[in-house]
Amino acid sequence: MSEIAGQRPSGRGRFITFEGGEGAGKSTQIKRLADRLSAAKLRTVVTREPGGSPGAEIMRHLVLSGMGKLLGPEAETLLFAAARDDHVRTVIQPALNQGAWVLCDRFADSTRAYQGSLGRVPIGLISAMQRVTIGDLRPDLTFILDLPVEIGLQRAAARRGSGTPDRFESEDLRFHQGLRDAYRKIAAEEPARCVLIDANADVDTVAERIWTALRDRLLPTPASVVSI
Ligand code: Z5A
Repeated sequence: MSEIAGQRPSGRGRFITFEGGEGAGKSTQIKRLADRLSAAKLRTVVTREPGGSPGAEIMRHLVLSGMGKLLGPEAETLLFAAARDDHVRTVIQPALNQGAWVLCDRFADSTRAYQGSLGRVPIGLISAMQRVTIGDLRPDLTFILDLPVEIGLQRAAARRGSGTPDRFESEDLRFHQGLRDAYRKIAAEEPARCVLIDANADVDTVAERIWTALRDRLLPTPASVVSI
Protein backbone atom coordinates (compact mmCIF):
# COMPACT_ATOMS: atom_id res chain seq x y z
CA MET A 1 0.00 0.00 0.00
CA SER A 2 1.25 3.50 -0.78
CA GLU A 3 1.08 6.13 1.92
CA ILE A 4 2.19 9.65 2.61
CA ALA A 5 5.52 10.86 3.90
CA GLY A 6 5.63 14.18 5.65
CA GLN A 7 3.75 17.43 5.94
CA ARG A 8 3.81 20.57 3.83
CA PRO A 9 7.02 22.56 4.12
CA SER A 10 5.01 25.52 5.47
CA GLY A 11 3.89 23.40 8.41
CA ARG A 12 0.24 24.24 7.81
CA GLY A 13 -2.01 21.20 7.71
CA ARG A 14 -4.49 20.32 5.01
CA PHE A 15 -8.15 21.25 5.05
CA ILE A 16 -10.46 18.75 3.35
CA THR A 17 -14.23 19.09 3.28
CA PHE A 18 -16.94 16.59 2.39
CA GLU A 19 -20.22 17.71 0.88
CA GLY A 20 -23.30 16.14 -0.63
CA GLY A 21 -26.98 15.47 -0.15
CA GLU A 22 -28.81 13.40 2.37
CA GLY A 23 -27.34 9.93 3.05
CA ALA A 24 -24.51 10.43 0.56
CA GLY A 25 -22.04 8.64 2.86
CA LYS A 26 -19.92 11.59 4.05
CA SER A 27 -19.55 10.44 7.67
CA THR A 28 -18.70 6.91 6.56
CA GLN A 29 -16.05 8.10 4.10
CA ILE A 30 -14.51 10.66 6.47
CA LYS A 31 -13.91 7.89 8.96
CA ARG A 32 -12.29 5.73 6.27
CA LEU A 33 -10.01 8.54 5.15
CA ALA A 34 -9.12 9.52 8.73
CA ASP A 35 -8.10 5.91 9.47
CA ARG A 36 -5.91 5.86 6.38
CA LEU A 37 -4.22 9.19 7.18
CA SER A 38 -3.73 8.21 10.82
CA ALA A 39 -2.15 4.92 9.72
CA ALA A 40 0.30 7.05 7.74
CA LYS A 41 1.14 8.82 11.04
CA LEU A 42 -0.48 12.08 10.02
CA ARG A 43 -2.30 13.97 12.77
CA THR A 44 -5.92 14.04 11.70
CA VAL A 45 -8.83 16.00 13.13
CA VAL A 46 -12.36 14.94 12.18
CA THR A 47 -15.06 17.53 12.67
CA ARG A 48 -18.45 18.57 11.32
CA GLU A 49 -20.81 21.41 10.58
CA PRO A 50 -23.05 22.68 11.89
CA GLY A 51 -21.23 21.99 15.16
CA GLY A 52 -17.70 20.79 15.83
CA SER A 53 -17.11 23.09 18.83
CA PRO A 54 -19.13 23.44 22.07
CA GLY A 55 -20.66 26.77 21.01
CA ALA A 56 -21.44 25.59 17.49
CA GLU A 57 -23.05 22.39 18.78
CA ILE A 58 -25.64 24.58 20.55
CA MET A 59 -26.44 26.26 17.21
CA ARG A 60 -26.62 22.80 15.60
CA HIS A 61 -29.35 21.83 17.99
CA LEU A 62 -31.24 25.05 17.18
CA VAL A 63 -31.15 24.61 13.39
CA LEU A 64 -31.76 20.86 13.22
CA SER A 65 -34.71 21.13 15.63
CA GLY A 66 -36.37 23.44 13.09
CA MET A 67 -36.14 26.54 15.31
CA GLY A 68 -34.06 28.41 12.72
CA LYS A 69 -36.64 27.74 9.99
CA LEU A 70 -39.28 29.52 12.08
CA LEU A 71 -37.08 32.65 12.09
CA GLY A 72 -36.90 32.77 8.28
CA PRO A 73 -34.15 31.99 5.72
CA GLU A 74 -31.85 34.94 6.46
CA ALA A 75 -31.91 34.43 10.24
CA GLU A 76 -31.39 30.68 9.80
CA THR A 77 -28.36 31.47 7.62
CA LEU A 78 -27.04 33.71 10.39
CA LEU A 79 -27.24 30.78 12.81
CA PHE A 80 -25.12 28.63 10.48
CA ALA A 81 -22.67 31.54 10.13
CA ALA A 82 -22.40 32.03 13.90
CA ALA A 83 -21.74 28.33 14.35
CA ARG A 84 -19.06 28.41 11.63
CA ASP A 85 -17.38 31.45 13.15
CA ASP A 86 -16.91 29.66 16.48
CA HIS A 87 -15.89 26.39 14.83
CA VAL A 88 -13.25 28.00 12.58
CA ARG A 89 -11.73 30.10 15.38
CA THR A 90 -11.63 27.44 18.08
CA VAL A 91 -11.11 24.17 16.18
CA ILE A 92 -10.26 24.33 12.46
CA GLN A 93 -7.71 27.15 12.34
CA PRO A 94 -5.79 26.06 15.46
CA ALA A 95 -5.58 22.48 14.16
CA LEU A 96 -4.34 23.63 10.73
CA ASN A 97 -1.78 25.91 12.39
CA GLN A 98 -0.46 22.89 14.27
CA GLY A 99 -0.04 20.94 11.03
CA ALA A 100 -3.05 18.62 11.36
CA TRP A 101 -5.13 17.34 8.46
CA VAL A 102 -8.64 18.59 9.15
CA LEU A 103 -11.50 16.55 7.66
CA CYS A 104 -14.76 18.43 7.95
CA ASP A 105 -18.23 16.98 7.30
CA ARG A 106 -19.87 19.93 5.48
CA PHE A 107 -18.59 23.52 5.32
CA ALA A 108 -19.32 26.72 3.39
CA ASP A 109 -20.58 24.90 0.26
CA SER A 110 -23.49 23.62 2.36
CA THR A 111 -24.56 27.22 2.96
CA ARG A 112 -24.26 27.98 -0.75
CA ALA A 113 -26.33 24.92 -1.67
CA TYR A 114 -28.96 24.76 1.11
CA GLN A 115 -29.46 28.44 1.99
CA GLY A 116 -28.33 29.98 -1.31
CA SER A 117 -29.63 27.76 -4.11
CA LEU A 118 -32.53 26.15 -2.25
CA GLY A 119 -33.38 28.76 0.39
CA ARG A 120 -32.98 31.65 -2.04
CA VAL A 121 -30.91 33.72 0.38
CA PRO A 122 -29.05 36.27 -1.82
CA ILE A 123 -25.51 35.23 -2.68
CA GLY A 124 -24.30 38.73 -1.69
CA LEU A 125 -25.47 38.17 1.88
CA ILE A 126 -23.91 34.70 1.99
CA SER A 127 -20.59 36.03 0.66
CA ALA A 128 -20.60 38.87 3.20
CA MET A 129 -21.13 36.43 6.08
CA GLN A 130 -18.41 34.21 4.65
CA ARG A 131 -15.93 37.09 4.67
CA VAL A 132 -16.62 37.55 8.39
CA THR A 133 -16.66 33.90 9.41
CA ILE A 134 -13.90 32.32 7.33
CA GLY A 135 -11.96 35.20 5.79
CA ASP A 136 -9.39 33.73 3.40
CA LEU A 137 -9.73 30.16 4.68
CA ARG A 138 -10.59 27.81 1.80
CA PRO A 139 -10.54 24.01 1.72
CA ASP A 140 -7.53 22.57 -0.09
CA LEU A 141 -9.85 19.91 -1.44
CA THR A 142 -13.61 19.33 -1.37
CA PHE A 143 -15.20 15.98 -2.10
CA ILE A 144 -18.76 16.27 -3.34
CA LEU A 145 -20.40 12.88 -2.94
CA ASP A 146 -22.97 12.47 -5.70
CA LEU A 147 -25.68 9.86 -6.00
CA PRO A 148 -29.33 9.59 -7.09
CA VAL A 149 -31.55 11.33 -4.55
CA GLU A 150 -33.80 8.31 -4.00
CA ILE A 151 -30.84 6.14 -3.00
CA GLY A 152 -29.48 8.72 -0.54
CA LEU A 153 -32.91 9.13 1.06
CA GLN A 154 -33.34 5.34 1.33
CA ARG A 155 -29.97 5.06 3.07
CA ALA A 156 -30.83 7.88 5.48
CA ALA A 157 -34.26 6.40 6.23
CA ALA A 158 -32.76 2.95 6.89
CA ARG A 159 -30.25 4.48 9.29
CA ARG A 160 -32.93 6.56 11.07
CA GLY A 161 -35.27 3.59 11.61
CA SER A 162 -38.34 4.78 13.54
CA GLY A 163 -36.67 8.13 14.52
CA THR A 164 -38.18 11.47 13.45
CA PRO A 165 -36.71 13.16 10.33
CA ASP A 166 -34.87 16.41 11.11
CA ARG A 167 -35.36 19.89 9.62
CA PHE A 168 -33.81 19.04 6.23
CA GLU A 169 -34.60 15.33 6.03
CA SER A 170 -38.31 16.24 5.99
CA GLU A 171 -38.04 18.37 2.82
CA ASP A 172 -39.64 16.89 -0.33
CA LEU A 173 -38.04 15.04 -3.26
CA ARG A 174 -37.88 18.22 -5.39
CA PHE A 175 -35.81 19.94 -2.70
CA HIS A 176 -33.32 17.07 -2.61
CA GLN A 177 -33.08 16.96 -6.42
CA GLY A 178 -32.43 20.73 -6.41
CA LEU A 179 -29.73 20.15 -3.85
CA ARG A 180 -28.02 17.57 -6.01
CA ASP A 181 -28.10 20.00 -8.96
CA ALA A 182 -26.68 22.80 -6.78
CA TYR A 183 -23.75 20.63 -5.68
CA ARG A 184 -23.03 19.49 -9.21
CA LYS A 185 -22.96 23.14 -10.26
CA ILE A 186 -20.45 24.01 -7.50
CA ALA A 187 -18.24 21.11 -8.63
CA ALA A 188 -18.39 22.31 -12.24
CA GLU A 189 -17.63 25.92 -11.27
CA GLU A 190 -14.63 25.12 -9.07
CA PRO A 191 -12.80 22.14 -10.58
CA ALA A 192 -9.46 23.10 -9.00
CA ARG A 193 -10.89 22.66 -5.50
CA CYS A 194 -13.79 20.25 -5.93
CA VAL A 195 -13.93 16.61 -6.98
CA LEU A 196 -17.30 15.07 -7.79
CA ILE A 197 -17.25 11.50 -6.49
CA ASP A 198 -19.71 8.92 -7.77
CA ALA A 199 -21.01 7.70 -4.39
CA ASN A 200 -23.44 5.15 -5.85
CA ALA A 201 -21.22 2.17 -5.11
CA ASP A 202 -20.19 0.06 -2.13
CA VAL A 203 -18.26 1.70 0.71
CA ASP A 204 -14.86 0.25 -0.29
CA THR A 205 -15.20 1.38 -3.91
CA VAL A 206 -16.17 4.93 -2.90
CA ALA A 207 -13.29 5.03 -0.38
CA GLU A 208 -10.85 4.05 -3.13
CA ARG A 209 -12.18 6.76 -5.46
CA ILE A 210 -11.66 9.33 -2.71
CA TRP A 211 -8.17 8.09 -1.90
CA THR A 212 -7.11 8.14 -5.54
CA ALA A 213 -8.37 11.72 -5.97
CA LEU A 214 -6.65 12.85 -2.77
CA ARG A 215 -3.36 11.29 -3.85
CA ASP A 216 -3.59 12.86 -7.30
CA ARG A 217 -4.53 16.31 -5.99
CA LEU A 218 -2.53 16.72 -2.80
CA LEU A 219 0.40 14.35 -3.32
CA PRO A 220 1.33 14.92 -6.96
CA THR A 221 5.02 14.03 -6.82
CA PRO A 222 6.35 10.47 -6.45
CA ALA A 223 8.79 11.81 -3.84
CA SER A 224 5.93 12.55 -1.47
CA VAL A 225 4.67 8.96 -1.56
CA VAL A 226 6.39 5.99 0.01
CA SER A 227 5.42 2.35 0.24
CA ILE A 228 4.66 0.90 3.65
N1 Z5A B 1 -26.67 22.60 6.66
C1 Z5A B 1 -27.11 23.76 6.06
O1 Z5A B 1 -28.26 23.86 5.67
N2 Z5A B 1 -26.24 24.80 5.92
C2 Z5A B 1 -24.96 24.73 6.35
O2 Z5A B 1 -24.20 25.71 6.19
C3 Z5A B 1 -24.51 23.51 6.96
C4 Z5A B 1 -25.40 22.47 7.09
C5 Z5A B 1 -23.10 23.37 7.44
C6 Z5A B 1 -26.81 18.74 8.92
O3 Z5A B 1 -27.28 17.46 8.94
C7 Z5A B 1 -27.79 19.53 8.08
O4 Z5A B 1 -27.45 20.92 8.12
C8 Z5A B 1 -27.72 19.12 6.65
C9 Z5A B 1 -27.44 20.39 5.86
C10 Z5A B 1 -27.62 21.48 6.84
N3 Z5A B 1 -28.92 18.62 6.16
N4 Z5A B 1 -29.47 17.58 6.30
N5 Z5A B 1 -30.11 16.68 6.37
P1 Z5A B 1 -26.52 16.24 9.58
O5 Z5A B 1 -25.14 16.64 9.99
O6 Z5A B 1 -27.40 15.66 10.65
O7 Z5A B 1 -26.54 15.20 8.40
P2 Z5A B 1 -25.91 15.20 6.98
O8 Z5A B 1 -24.72 16.08 6.94
O9 Z5A B 1 -26.96 15.47 5.97
O10 Z5A B 1 -25.37 13.75 6.79
P3 Z5A B 1 -26.21 12.43 6.75
O11 Z5A B 1 -27.51 12.52 6.12
O12 Z5A B 1 -26.20 12.02 8.18
O13 Z5A B 1 -25.44 11.49 5.80
P4 Z5A B 1 -23.95 11.17 5.46
O14 Z5A B 1 -23.01 11.53 6.55
O15 Z5A B 1 -23.67 11.73 4.13
O16 Z5A B 1 -24.00 9.60 5.31
P5 Z5A B 1 -23.55 8.42 6.32
O17 Z5A B 1 -24.03 8.66 7.70
O18 Z5A B 1 -22.14 8.11 6.13
O19 Z5A B 1 -24.37 7.23 5.64
C11 Z5A B 1 -25.79 7.18 5.71
C12 Z5A B 1 -26.22 5.70 5.80
O20 Z5A B 1 -25.87 5.05 4.59
C13 Z5A B 1 -25.54 4.93 6.92
O21 Z5A B 1 -26.43 4.00 7.45
C14 Z5A B 1 -24.37 4.23 6.22
O22 Z5A B 1 -24.01 3.03 6.84
C15 Z5A B 1 -24.96 3.98 4.84
N6 Z5A B 1 -23.96 4.03 3.77
C16 Z5A B 1 -22.89 4.88 3.68
N7 Z5A B 1 -22.20 4.65 2.55
C17 Z5A B 1 -22.84 3.64 1.91
C18 Z5A B 1 -22.60 2.94 0.68
N8 Z5A B 1 -21.56 3.26 -0.11
N9 Z5A B 1 -23.47 1.97 0.32
C19 Z5A B 1 -24.52 1.65 1.11
N10 Z5A B 1 -24.80 2.25 2.29
C20 Z5A B 1 -23.97 3.25 2.68
